[in-house]
Amino acid sequence: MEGSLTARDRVGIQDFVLLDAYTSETAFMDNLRKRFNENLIYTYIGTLLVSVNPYKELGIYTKKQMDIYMGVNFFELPPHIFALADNVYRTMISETNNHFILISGESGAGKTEASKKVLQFYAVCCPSTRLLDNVRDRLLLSNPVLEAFGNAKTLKNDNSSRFGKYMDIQFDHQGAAVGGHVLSYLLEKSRVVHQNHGERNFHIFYQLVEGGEDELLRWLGLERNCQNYRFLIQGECAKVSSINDKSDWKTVQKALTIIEFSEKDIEHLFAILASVLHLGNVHFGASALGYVLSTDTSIKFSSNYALELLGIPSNMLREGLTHRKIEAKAEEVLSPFTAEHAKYARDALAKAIYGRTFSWLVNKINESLANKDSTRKTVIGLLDIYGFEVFDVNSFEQFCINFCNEKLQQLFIQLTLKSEQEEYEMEGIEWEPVPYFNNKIICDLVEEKHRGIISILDEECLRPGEATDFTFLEKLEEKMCGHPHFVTHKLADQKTRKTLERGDFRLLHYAGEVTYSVAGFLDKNNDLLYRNIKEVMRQSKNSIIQHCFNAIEPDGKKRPETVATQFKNSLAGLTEILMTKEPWYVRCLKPNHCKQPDRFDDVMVRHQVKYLGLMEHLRVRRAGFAYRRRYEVFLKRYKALCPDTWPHWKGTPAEGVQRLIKHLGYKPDEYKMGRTKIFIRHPRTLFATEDAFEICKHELATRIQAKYKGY
Ligand code: AD9
Ligand code: MG
Repeated sequence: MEGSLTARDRVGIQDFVLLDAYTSETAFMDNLRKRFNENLIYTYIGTLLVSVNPYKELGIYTKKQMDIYMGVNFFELPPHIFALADNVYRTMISETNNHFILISGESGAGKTEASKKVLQFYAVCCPSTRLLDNVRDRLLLSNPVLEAFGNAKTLKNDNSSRFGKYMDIQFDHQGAAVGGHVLSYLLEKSRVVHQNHGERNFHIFYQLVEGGEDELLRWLGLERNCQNYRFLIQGECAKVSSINDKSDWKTVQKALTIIEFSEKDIEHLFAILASVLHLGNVHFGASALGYVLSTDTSIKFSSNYALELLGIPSNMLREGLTHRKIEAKAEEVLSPFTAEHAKYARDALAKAIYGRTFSWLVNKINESLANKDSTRKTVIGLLDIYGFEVFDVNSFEQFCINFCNEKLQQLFIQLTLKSEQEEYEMEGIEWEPVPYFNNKIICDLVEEKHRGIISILDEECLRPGEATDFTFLEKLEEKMCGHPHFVTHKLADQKTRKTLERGDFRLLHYAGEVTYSVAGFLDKNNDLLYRNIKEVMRQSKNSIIQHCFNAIEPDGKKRPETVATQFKNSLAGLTEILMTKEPWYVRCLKPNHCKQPDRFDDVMVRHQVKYLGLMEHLRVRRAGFAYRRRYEVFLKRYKALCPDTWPHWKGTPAEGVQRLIKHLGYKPDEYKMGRTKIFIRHPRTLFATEDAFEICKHELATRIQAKYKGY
């Protein structure tokens, strides 16, 4: 009917590669918006999945939907995270190799939700034996536990991941999920003692206070009122409408049992949480000279609970929090803290307790997910980290989180834009290069040996007593001056519109500019805990604390690695792990700043499309080839489809492939022959070949069966 919209006009195109005016950003945005308005949040760029957070339940993750997507060719159904999950899974089975799914996007874009959907798909859809049913449950239930302890409400996201997570799901040769392993990256533990306005502490604390049974709370000396705990109310938003702490508590409890935490473990875990809350309420009065008054009743009252819960001999913790032990010749002298100092020691202890307990928790989950048999397994890795974030005030934590995002963007660039184009060149395939912004320059600015920001920070951390956050900033200004991605307050006006405060520096990240306040950088990077407090903790009767504080610490002489350096090294380790696996991508977009459904903020989405490099990716994909296989591999798999190549081909593999695809009727623009590989432009061509292969296999099997029937 004239004037009415065709389906294509209305719902847009499900693969950007097929878009007519493919190179135009406007066409890209139109397509994305059109689909978003129809609740179609997923769109492909070849095999990459673009997802826009709908901020509402769409009813598209049911078991029925899983069944629809299971085992169906990627492009035959509307784009979906299940289609991607299924495609990765089937590729893993047919090629018996390892894969990973890189999920990226800024804070609140939907990464964690996407990773949960993938895990659910595998847990529900993969074959299993009854014996392994509990593995699936544990895989699934590790999520709510880690989220309770590692996620929190921030201004960007009510369920923001405050740690990085990489999870391997292991499959046996029959494709059953048989185990898993979690690697966690730098938990933002400063949140335990401080929350910005509008933010919360980690979910688990509120869950305990809101959901914990009366008897449990009584035992822990807690009252059912978050307002009573200083560590819970600094953000002034203990209650969040989108979160039900009470029912989440039940889920976590159930999960802990299924993951096989013993009753004692659970008891000790809750005791630790409560002791942290009690510690937060320890208040230090000061004498006229500013020294802490260890007779203060509040210290006695709150710390008594903390002591009892941690199973620490009386007076020891109180002494540890109010005095420093100084070794003078053969003697040990106790020197009193100022009240400020005592607060610092208290917070350092609370952070250390929580941070170490979190690591213990991850280890415990890993023990429970471990598969002990030694048969060969293939894995699918899921990477879900904290997204790029910019607040009004950004500190060391944002610096680490945003650096991590730079590294993942660098990995994406290396694996797609860079290597892809280099491969065409190497294979002698005619190619018009697609220019792109390479963020390596920013990664180097942060992590380069001896010259990067982390090195300079570490150097300053080596000068206790002399160095301060400001001397660190001065050094940065001196050494980074003139770097195109670094701005100090002196240069602020020239490079960006906004001026900078003294005490700030600004980085021009791939995803936008971020102003960092240096306050606290040295301290957070050092992350020191007084030795006598550590000693006190080692005496704890709480088995978790004992375990956490008795782990072998580097000997006193060798300086422990700083937080930033540890993080940098762990990210390098992660990159290494990922480089050995075949990559798949989910790029998540955030449609608006207000966490609302049905609002598509054009400027905001366009900015993300730009910095995520989606247009460049599309250009490379569109002009390039979705699949490539070495001639030997391609021929070995499909040779049965052509009488000339079956059962043996005598010539070179390249000639064999040439003969084979001629027989299959490939058109000249569908493929290119490189030096060592065949390049196929569109996956459809490969899928058609794969379908023909399935039929052929089936026929062959029937013929063989018929032949042997008589015997
Ligand atoms: V952060 O970097 O950890 O701060 P994420 O992980 O990218 O961030 P998350 O997955 O937590 O964001 O999504 C934020 C919120 O958006 C969720 O709590 C949901 O309320 C909402 N969301 C995200 N994806 C979907 C979806 N596919 N369907 C419905 C969604 N709601
Ligand atoms: Mg997340």
